Amino acid sequence: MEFTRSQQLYEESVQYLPGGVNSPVRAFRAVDRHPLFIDHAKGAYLYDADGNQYIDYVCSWGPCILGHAHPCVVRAVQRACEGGLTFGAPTEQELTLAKLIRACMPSMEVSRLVSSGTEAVMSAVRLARGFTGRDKIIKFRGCYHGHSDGLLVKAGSGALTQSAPDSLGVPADYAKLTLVAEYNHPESVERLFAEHPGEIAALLVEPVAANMGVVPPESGFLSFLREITKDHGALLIFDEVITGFRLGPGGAQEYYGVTPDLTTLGKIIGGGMPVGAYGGKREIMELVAPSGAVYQAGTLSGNPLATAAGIETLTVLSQTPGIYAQLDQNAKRLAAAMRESFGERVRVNQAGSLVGMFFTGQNVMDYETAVSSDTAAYARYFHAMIKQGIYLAPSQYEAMFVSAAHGEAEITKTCEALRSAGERLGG
Ligand code: KE4
Repeated sequence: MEFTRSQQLYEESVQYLPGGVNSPVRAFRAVDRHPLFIDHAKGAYLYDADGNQYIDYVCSWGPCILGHAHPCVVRAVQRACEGGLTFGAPTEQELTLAKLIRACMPSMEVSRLVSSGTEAVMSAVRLARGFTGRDKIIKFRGCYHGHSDGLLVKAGSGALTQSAPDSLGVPADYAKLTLVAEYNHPESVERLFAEHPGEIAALLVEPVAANMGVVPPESGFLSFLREITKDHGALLIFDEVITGFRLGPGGAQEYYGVTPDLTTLGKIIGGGMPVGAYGGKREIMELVAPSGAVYQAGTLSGNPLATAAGIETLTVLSQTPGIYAQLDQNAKRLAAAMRESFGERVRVNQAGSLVGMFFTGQNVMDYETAVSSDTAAYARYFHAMIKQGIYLAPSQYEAMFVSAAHGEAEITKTCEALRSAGERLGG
C-alpha cells in the first residue's frame, strides 16, 4: 500500500492545524504513524488520498450506522440544500426530529437540538445545576463527554489516548466541582454522595463506557445509579451520544431498562451531519430558555441539512426490519473471531454493535483493567489490520463500530484478517 499523498497532506496540514488534524484522536499518535487522509467513502468502505480501500470500523466514531453516503440520506440532504441551508428560525423538520426521538426514547419528553455531543452534555449539566440549585457533578474516570471545561477531568477517548485526561486550561476552581467515581464500582459513588451531602446536582454516565475501549455496565450498576441519585435528589444523566440509536431504537435506557432524568444524544441522530440533543422530563426541560432561566443557544441548532440527515437516518433505522439484530450478529461474529485469533492474549467486550478488544490477560470491567492493557500490542494489531485493508480506531481507548453496510463479504474478510493478524503477531 502507498501512503505518499496522505504523508504529503499531513506534512502540509501540520503547518495550518494543531497536529495536522481537527480532532486529536484522528492524529494516529497512539499508533505511531501519520494519519490517513480520506478522499471519499461509500457503504462500509473508506478510500484514502492514495486510493487505498479499507473496510471501515470507525464509522466516523459512530454516526455512520447505515454506512457511508447512504443513498436515502444523501438524497434527503441534497433536497434540503435546494431549499436553503439555514434560516435561524424554527422549521417543521426540527419538530419531526424531536418527535422521532421521543417516539423511540419516551424519557426525552422535551428535547433541545444542538450541534455536537459536547454541546448537548455541557447544556444538560448546566440544566441539572439550574434545576437542583447545586453545583457539583459526578462523572466516571475514563468516560468522555466532550470537551467542555468541567468534563475534561479524568476524561477518556482522545484525552486518555494523549495522556491528558486532565486538560490544561481548565481552572482548578472549576474542575473541583467535578467529582470522579470509578465505573462499575458502586462504592466509589456511595462515598462521593456521603462526602458531599446535598451538593451534587447530577451524576453523568456513559451507560456503556466506550471511551476507555468498550466497558459494558456490570449487572445492576445502572439501576444502582438510578436509585442512589433518586435517594440524594440528584439528576441521573445518561450520555447516549454513542449508545443512542446504536444499541437499539431506545438506546441503552431501553437495552438495560433504566430510565435517566436527562439524556444526551449526538452522532447517529445527525446521520453524519452536526447534530446533538439533550432532553428529558418536561418539568426539567421547561427550565431551558426561553421557557426558563437556564440559557443555551445555537446559530445552527436544528438546521435544515442536519435535521434532514438525522430524520432520514432514524427513519431508515426504524423501517428496516431486523437491522439491529443484524448489527449485533455481525458484532458477535467479529468478537468471536478476535477471541479465536488471539486467544488468551486478549479480552473482548461487546455491547450491541460496539466491540472492544484489549491486549490483556484479565477481564476488562473498569478503568484500571482497561488502562492495564498493552497499548503497544494494540498498535501492532492496528498496523497488521490496516495493511490488510481493515481500518480500526487508531487507539485502544475507542470502540469498534459495526454498520448496516458491513455485509457477509466484509465480515468474512475481516475475520480472515483477524486470523492472519493473530498468526503474524504470534497468536
Ligand atoms: P462531540 O462533541 O465529539 O460530537 O461529542 C462528544 C461526546 C460526548 N459523549 C460521548 C459518550 C462521546 O463519545 C463523545 C465523542 N466521542 C468521540 C469518540 N470517542 C469523538 C471523536 C473525536 O473526539 O474526534
